[in-house]
Amino acid sequence: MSTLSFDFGGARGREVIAPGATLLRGFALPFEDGVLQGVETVAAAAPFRHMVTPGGFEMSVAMTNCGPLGWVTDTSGYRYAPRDPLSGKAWPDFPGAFLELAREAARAGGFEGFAPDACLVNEYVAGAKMSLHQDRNERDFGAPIVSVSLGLPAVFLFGGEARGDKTTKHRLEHGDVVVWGGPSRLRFHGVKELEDGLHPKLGARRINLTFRTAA
Ligand code: MD6
Ligand code: FE
Repeated sequence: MSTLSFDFGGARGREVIAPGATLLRGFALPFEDGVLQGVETVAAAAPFRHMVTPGGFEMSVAMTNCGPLGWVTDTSGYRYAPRDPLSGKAWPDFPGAFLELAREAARAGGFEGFAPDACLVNEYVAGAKMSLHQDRNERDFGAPIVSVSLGLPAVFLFGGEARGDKTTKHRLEHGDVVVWGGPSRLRFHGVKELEDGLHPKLGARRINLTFRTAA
């Protein structure tokens, strides 16, 4: 845990990392038990899998989803789908703690009335990374994204609206939440290669939840 989040004591640390983008240090910690249990329930019903990009590359991050819609990629493109292509079944429901955490974090980040219909669950092990990208498969960019980090720490890269823009780096730790919208909604961002480590609750993994209003 960084000195900063320790000093602020759980949910109190707040860093505005760009207009419309706020890092809430430790905001998810009061929801920890329900959220970790929820991740297990979701992964039991819709297992983590390595999806393939439209360019044919297998992603290093393993993914699953919960809620009415799930983000998927395959050789035909990126999109939101109501069913898990592996099972043909609907994605698992949002576990109990998820929606309350997402709505409260959005409010704390300045976005009242957040109503997500999708939650992408990402699993990183050592060496996994997320290349710079924009989140632009959602229909309405007026809604923010709420991103919850769990397990091993990671370095989040935050850029501008062009892929080549300079990036800033932000270390995200267990329980940190980034709320992201308004003028920042289409900024490029990514995650550096995860370093080796062992988290007391999640082992050798980082889990990231991103709540979106997709439809
Ligand atoms: C991750 N997050 O942290 C990947 N996207 O594992 C994202 O791609 C992301 O954290 C939009 C807004 C916040 C995010
Ligand atoms: Fe993203």
